[in-house]
Amino acid sequence: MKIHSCFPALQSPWHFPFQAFAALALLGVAYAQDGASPRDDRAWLQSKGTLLFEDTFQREETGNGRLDIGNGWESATADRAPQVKQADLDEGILKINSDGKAAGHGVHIHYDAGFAEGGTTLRFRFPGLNKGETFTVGHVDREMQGVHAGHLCYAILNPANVMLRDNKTGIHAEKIVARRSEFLKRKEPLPPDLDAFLQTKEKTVQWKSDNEWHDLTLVFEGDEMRLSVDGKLLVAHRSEGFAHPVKRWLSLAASSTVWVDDVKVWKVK
Ligand SMILES: [Ca+2]
Ligand SMILES: [Ca+2]
Repeated sequence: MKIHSCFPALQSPWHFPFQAFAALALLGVAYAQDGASPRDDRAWLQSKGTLLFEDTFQREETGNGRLDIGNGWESATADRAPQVKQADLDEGILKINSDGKAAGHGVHIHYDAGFAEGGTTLRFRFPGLNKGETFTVGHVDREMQGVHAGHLCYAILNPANVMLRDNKTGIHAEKIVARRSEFLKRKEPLPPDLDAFLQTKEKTVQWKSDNEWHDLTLVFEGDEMRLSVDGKLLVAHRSEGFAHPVKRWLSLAASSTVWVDDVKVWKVK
């Protein structure tokens, strides 16, 4: 950095500290002008991305069916349990209620977004209606070959931790599914090489859930996936599956209840 020319008169003993400080200040200005620090991912999406989709849920659902949330959302689990309201639009909020028993599958609500780099911002709240509420946000590409059900990657918010996982080249790669299932069937631990390999595909950090509203930002840049809550980066992980060229469906899932609002999907490229 050519700081010298900016401060030609500085020749005191503080010369270097002051220059270092000035350099940092200039960097700060540069980031502010850019609209994003390297880890302010919401600002990164807003300044570099194109808004692909937005939903504030200010409406009523039209029923319990596959397309009844409206605005392009699809519920993959709706028709498995038509008598259960798994997605209720109420008070301008998408209130998700997973009934795995009735549907034979945890709730899965998706929107066909599609980007290589970019991400999602939304607000969520665990309403405290069930014990151990969880929330999963991720991506599925059903057009992908060699991967079980097109599972790409997920951020999983549990009561005490948050995990990022590359499913595409990890537990849902068909080769891995086949090998892993033998051990699961026999209820045996995975062999060390397989276990070590799968460990590289995910990252878990401690976190404590509560019953307040929170801002969530999930982004993809190159082979990196990053999750921020309330503007603070919680966890980042790099894995080849995160670089998948089309994060096609934005998928929302939950073990029981979670409320969602203000979903925005941004494409950077
Ligand atoms: Ca409703
Ligand atoms: Ca709303």
